[in-house]
Amino acid sequence: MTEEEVRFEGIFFPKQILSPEMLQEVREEFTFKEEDVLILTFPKSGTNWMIEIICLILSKGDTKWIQSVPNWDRSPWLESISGYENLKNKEGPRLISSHLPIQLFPKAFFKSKAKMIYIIRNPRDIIVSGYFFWKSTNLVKRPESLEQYFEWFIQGNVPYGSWFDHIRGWLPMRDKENVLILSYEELKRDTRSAVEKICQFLGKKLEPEELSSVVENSSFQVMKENNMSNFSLLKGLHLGDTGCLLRKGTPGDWKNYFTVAQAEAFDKLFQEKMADLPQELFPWQ
Ligand code: PPS
Repeated sequence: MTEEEVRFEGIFFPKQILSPEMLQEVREEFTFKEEDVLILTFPKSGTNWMIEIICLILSKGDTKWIQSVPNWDRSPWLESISGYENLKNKEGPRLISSHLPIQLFPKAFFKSKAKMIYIIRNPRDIIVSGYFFWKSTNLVKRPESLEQYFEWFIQGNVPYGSWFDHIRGWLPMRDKENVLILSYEELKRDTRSAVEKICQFLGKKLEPEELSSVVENSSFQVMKENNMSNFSLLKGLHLGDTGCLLRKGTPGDWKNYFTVAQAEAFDKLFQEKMADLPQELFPWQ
């Protein structure tokens, strides 16, 4: 462990924004309201895209909220000291973001009717996205090369632990009425249909022009230019000059970075770890 990490139950987390004591408290004591909506992901799976979409749905396509309040205040992070305090004191229905693996998630969720959207993304793209992001932050030990980060990732030695364990932990929740699993790839392929699916899940009815505004204003380009959504407010605090949240937004970008040997090694590992799960859950294959 380096001084830039916090370790809790074998998993390491970004420093500065949380502590093992609060992770323990979050799991044991945090409670939900039936109207809460949760966005759950392994890091770099499209969390902030989903935050934007849901904020726009809740605003019926009106952009005032997304243009005036930073995304971490619209949908606070459960496992950050400031987000946790914010959530505990918030009245009314809450939008909540989290990257926690299932075994560390608040126990109260499993008896609650709060709705959860879990986003899954091609782990190869998560590796590339994570490499560029984490190497530009001061929250974790910075990877020196993609090769090094690839090794850390397949060992599960990256923030929030093993992607394989995260997915295997949460996927069994997919049959629950209050859980919706969506892939980054299907969101990208047909955003409008995916937004309709989300509206249906949340019980929100939008007019066609409101729906169009959700799709348009949560697009990569619009989000990249919105300082309330693109993490530019974190520059100098947690992000270096080269760091950005909206880097490329393209499925399959891993092909521009993986060597043939890495691609083969990853295919083999994926087979070993995930072959017993329904393969339609992984629409990038
Ligand atoms: S974080 O830091 O873990 O919360 O990051 P997260 O938001 O989960 O994931 C960041 C990646 O999501 C991409 N992104 C988008 N793609 C397409 N359209 C939109 N609107 C969008 N918003 C965010 C973002 O670009 C990161 O992926 P990469 O591959 O690095 O570009």
